[in-house]
Amino acid sequence: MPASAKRANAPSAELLEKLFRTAYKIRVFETEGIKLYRQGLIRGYFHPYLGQEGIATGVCAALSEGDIIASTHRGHGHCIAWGADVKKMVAELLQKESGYCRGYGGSMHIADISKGNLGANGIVGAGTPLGVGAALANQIKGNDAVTVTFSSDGGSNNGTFLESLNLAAIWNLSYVLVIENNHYAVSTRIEDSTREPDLYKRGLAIGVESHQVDGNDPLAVYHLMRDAVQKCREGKGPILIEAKTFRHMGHHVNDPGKYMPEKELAHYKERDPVDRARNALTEMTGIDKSQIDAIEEAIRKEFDDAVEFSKASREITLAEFQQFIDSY
Ligand SMILES: Cc1ncc(C[n+]2csc(CCOP(=O)(O)OP(=O)(O)O)c2C)c(N)n1
Ligand SMILES: [Mg+2]
Repeated sequence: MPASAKRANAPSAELLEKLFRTAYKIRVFETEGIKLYRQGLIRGYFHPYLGQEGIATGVCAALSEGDIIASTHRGHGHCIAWGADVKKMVAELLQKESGYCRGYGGSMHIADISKGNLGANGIVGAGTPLGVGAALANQIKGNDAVTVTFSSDGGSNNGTFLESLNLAAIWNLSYVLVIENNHYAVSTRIEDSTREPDLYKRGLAIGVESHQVDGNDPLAVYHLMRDAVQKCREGKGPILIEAKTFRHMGHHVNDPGKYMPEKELAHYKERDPVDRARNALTEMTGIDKSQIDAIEEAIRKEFDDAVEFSKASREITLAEFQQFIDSY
């Protein structure tokens, strides 16, 4: 590639900073969120996105206002990368009425339909057919919005995944299906649930442009996603992306994850997506350590402020929750 072409494709300092800020914000949210969980302030489940930050970060950086995302049960990172208000997220986790779903949803149901986030989903794989509906609606409306759904290795084994992919293909939907292949569905290895662990090949089988990417490399995810979004806007969708990654801990906060081989975990930790975003920013822009420290401090303060805001908010009562359930 000629040097001028290389320069034209070089990421801007603004993009590199955005990628680092997002990845780091997710890391802080999950690390500090787990501490709140251990203090007994969060009820229900908490599925950490630790180790997978590069995917939400790279994917969402390539999207624009008006686009649509749908998430999974491991969804905090998707919301943050989509630009969610950390205050309203923490409040939702703490069952406060100032939360995204007035405290009725909790960790696994954060949504913001008004901003195009169809939400997290406790049913594995269920975001994918929702995405078909959203993409079809935008096609009928005649706009160029792109729909993106995050799914998982386990989710891709749900029958609706293949049906959704096939419908999206025959309808030429402006739709990017992202599979986060972290190699495990709870404790079940991907190799034990399919003969073909390279999940992007499922798209190839039914005529869908499909790619595999290192999900721990936020910049690589961004570049692939940027091209996919452009193709979708030109009417060349759908596109399937499999992003390989690994969790840093068990399935949820109370799963010790003993089944995860130490060597494999160490391999992925050496390729930590937050470190890679930080390194890319420092190496490609020459930003100094004090500036990185200032970014990190501002993000940690944003989280601390969100906790303070949430603690001061009113918690929904059991009676209100019962009334809410009875209303359906
Ligand atoms: C349809 C459905 N089947 C089973 C479950 C129970 N369940 C919750 S999470 C999970 C595994 C999910 O693994 P994966 O889809 O790979 O996502 P990851 O947790 O790795 O992000 C299962 C089986 C569920 N919530 N929904
Ligand atoms: Mg998985």
